Amino acid sequence: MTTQEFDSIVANARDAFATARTPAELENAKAQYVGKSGRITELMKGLAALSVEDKKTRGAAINQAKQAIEAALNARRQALADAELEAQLKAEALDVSLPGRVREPGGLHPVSLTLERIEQIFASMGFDVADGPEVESDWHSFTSLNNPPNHPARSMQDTFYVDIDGDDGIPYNLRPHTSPMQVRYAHQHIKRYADGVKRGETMPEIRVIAPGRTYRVDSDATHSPMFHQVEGLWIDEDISFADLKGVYLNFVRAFFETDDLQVRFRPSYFPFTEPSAEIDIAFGSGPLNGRWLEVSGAGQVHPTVLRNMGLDPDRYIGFAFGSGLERLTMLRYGINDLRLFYEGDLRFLKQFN
Ligand code: 2NM
Repeated sequence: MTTQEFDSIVANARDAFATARTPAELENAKAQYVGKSGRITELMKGLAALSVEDKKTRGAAINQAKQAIEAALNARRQALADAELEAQLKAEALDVSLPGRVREPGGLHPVSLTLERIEQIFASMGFDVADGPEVESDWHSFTSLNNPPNHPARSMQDTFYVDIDGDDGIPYNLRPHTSPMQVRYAHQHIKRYADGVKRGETMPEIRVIAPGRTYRVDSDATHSPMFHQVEGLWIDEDISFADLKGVYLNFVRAFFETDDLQVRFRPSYFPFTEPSAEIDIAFGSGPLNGRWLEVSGAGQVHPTVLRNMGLDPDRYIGFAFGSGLERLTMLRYGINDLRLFYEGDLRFLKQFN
């Protein structure tokens, strides 16, 4: 065999390898040259019949060709592997320019913001915060609060009732105010200090607010069947309406972040307080500067209610108030429609966070 013939075998092998499009095709092409019965392998087998001298020269030539073919084979294997990896990377490509799926931070509802704000302000004045059931017994919602059996608040038109009777045979209700919690808190307070009182210690005063959800059968542009109240209660042995007025003035000034604000008490009626008052506020230095806005009801806790709380009305005097959180929130932020609070529209809600 001539050198040219060896060269042409190598050249053919290179062509065959270059034509192979896949690793499988390449391995097929390889078999024709360096496989078990490939061209080079056959030539090797032919060596056996040659003389020692010819074996040497011919063997060297075959080896040279074989090495050249294997080098070409390896180069092509590498090229195909690279191409395959390239294609795989392309197919599995991540578009890192896509915006990630962020978990956006949540925010508090404006009424919740008001609630937290009120809790802070009253805590700074030594008030505890009481929380309790929204499904109440008739006694806690009405009887204990001196709400007579024929009072309209007890009618089905005003209060939501649940299909479960209490021990007294009267159905449970969705509390129409947070006052039942004041009664519950007074009972807890008395229990907490009972041992001390037995030893002759004086029971500390009660200073508490009860904020939370309340329910009434009422639904229009300015009423929602579910709304929020905060009620405050201060019971001690020697306090007066002036203390209530001072606390409330301090509260509204802190809440609305201005000292340029007046409060006014107007006579009113509630079954659980006597005397009772409506509290109005006016922004501006005198009544002429601002319109009076009704923000709260208040009063001296009725002796019957004190007794139902477990307290002696001849010893203790209490003052209480109740405000709507929605109303306070609307005044603070200048919101003009109550329904915005309950629609869950993010365009509205996001403005407060
Ligand atoms: C109001 C108005 C006036 C009030 C009374 C009591 C309790 F439990 F001590 F008797 N808590 N809250 C009260 C008094 C609530 O809301 C308009």
